[in-house]
Amino acid sequence: PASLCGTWDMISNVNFDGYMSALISVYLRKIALRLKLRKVIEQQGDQYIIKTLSTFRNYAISFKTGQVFEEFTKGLDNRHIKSTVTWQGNKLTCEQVGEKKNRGWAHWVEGDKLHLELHCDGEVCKQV
Ligand code: RET
Repeated sequence: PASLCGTWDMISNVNFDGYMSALISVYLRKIALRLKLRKVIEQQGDQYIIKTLSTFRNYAISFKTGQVFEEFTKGLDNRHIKSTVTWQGNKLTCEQVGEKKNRGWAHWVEGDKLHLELHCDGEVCKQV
């Protein structure tokens, strides 16, 4: 699959509020909804670091594909989950097992754009 590495600035964000409503309070959603997010993705072999950067708060995870890891969603919904990231075709896909049902995301490159689909509890958010 195409490399996801690089610095990516958000150009669209559909139903982020719906996705967040499955996770956090309306107060934090109001702030988060206004942010222009930047993704910085680094890779060495099967080791990845993915940073979500904004003027308000940053969030970073680091993982190896195919290995379950403990994720604490600090500053987001502050939950402890068990996450596993694998390649599914051209999509880097994460399953996040915890209190919330059907939670996860997928990153992929289409043309010169990074796509991210976030899902939780039947809500789907699409970011480019
Ligand atoms: C911010 C600001 C504070 C409130 C919320 C946030 C949401 C972050 C999200 C990050 C997703 C990251 C992924 C990384 C792995 O690839 C921006 C930290 C709710 C949803 C999918």
